[in-house]
Amino acid sequence: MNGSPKIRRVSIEGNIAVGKSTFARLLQNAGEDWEVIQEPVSKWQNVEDATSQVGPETTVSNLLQMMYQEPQRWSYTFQTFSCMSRMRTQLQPPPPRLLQSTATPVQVYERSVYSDRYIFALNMFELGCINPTEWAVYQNWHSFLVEEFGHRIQLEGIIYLRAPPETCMERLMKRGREEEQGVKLDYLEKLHTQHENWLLHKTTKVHFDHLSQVPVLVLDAGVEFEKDPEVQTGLISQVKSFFSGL
Ligand code: UDP
Ligand code: D5M
Ligand code: MG
Repeated sequence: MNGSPKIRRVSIEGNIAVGKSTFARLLQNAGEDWEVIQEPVSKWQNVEDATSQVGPETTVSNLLQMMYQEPQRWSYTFQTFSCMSRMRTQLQPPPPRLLQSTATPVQVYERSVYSDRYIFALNMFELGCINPTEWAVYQNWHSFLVEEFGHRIQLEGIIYLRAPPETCMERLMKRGREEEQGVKLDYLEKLHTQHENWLLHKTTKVHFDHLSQVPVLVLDAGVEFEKDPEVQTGLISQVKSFFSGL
């Protein structure tokens, strides 16, 4: 194009509380030409009315909490909002720092519009929290958006942080996010199976040609890495060689 390096886009996928945000922070500090974009959870906890006439934007509700408290009522609404916020994130232009990079610049996202659909929305549908009409409507607009924005949101790689659901449950309790206090091991087991089917066994039917070709790096996040620099070094060196092959 204009001599700028090609910027790779990679998402970090994995179960709730497996350690994605923790790992993303490690990556941010490990590579100068890596830009990490965290999941916009606070946007889901504080849904704002951008059209409010009263002063600055007003928080109207906590959609994350509503979805966990009344999944049949709010799961579809949650999917529309989370996918929209991820779409916005994935469409953000890269910072100048990456455009000027002379090495291998990478934008790393915590989850993606693809895990929205092939992990969460699919799971909600299978659990009966999204009904067949909502599922048909969801898939219709999701496919349209992904096709329409095409190469601007395509990923070149996926990092799958993999750990037993029991470990994720322990970490979820440790983190103590209020909205998640009713989450049961059974739910994490179902999400674990969705991740395994999509990223490991590759049995989930995906609807975008490029997605089934995306290389996946599977990392063992079942070991304690947050407090262990040696484990961190091992994981980061796997990421470095994965990125250099993309
Ligand atoms: N955590 C941990 N050991 C690890 C990685 C993470 O104890 O090796 C803890 C971390 O401190 C946090 C919780 O697990 O309290 C969930 O981590 P994070 O928010 O990064 O998970 P995510 O939901 O983003 O995958
Ligand atoms: O994910 C943040 C929290 O948001 C966690 O409770 C799971 C939930 N989440 C994220 N995306 C979705 C979708 N698409 N549907 C339903 N729930 C979702 P964490 O793993 O803690 O970073
Ligand atoms: Mg997180």
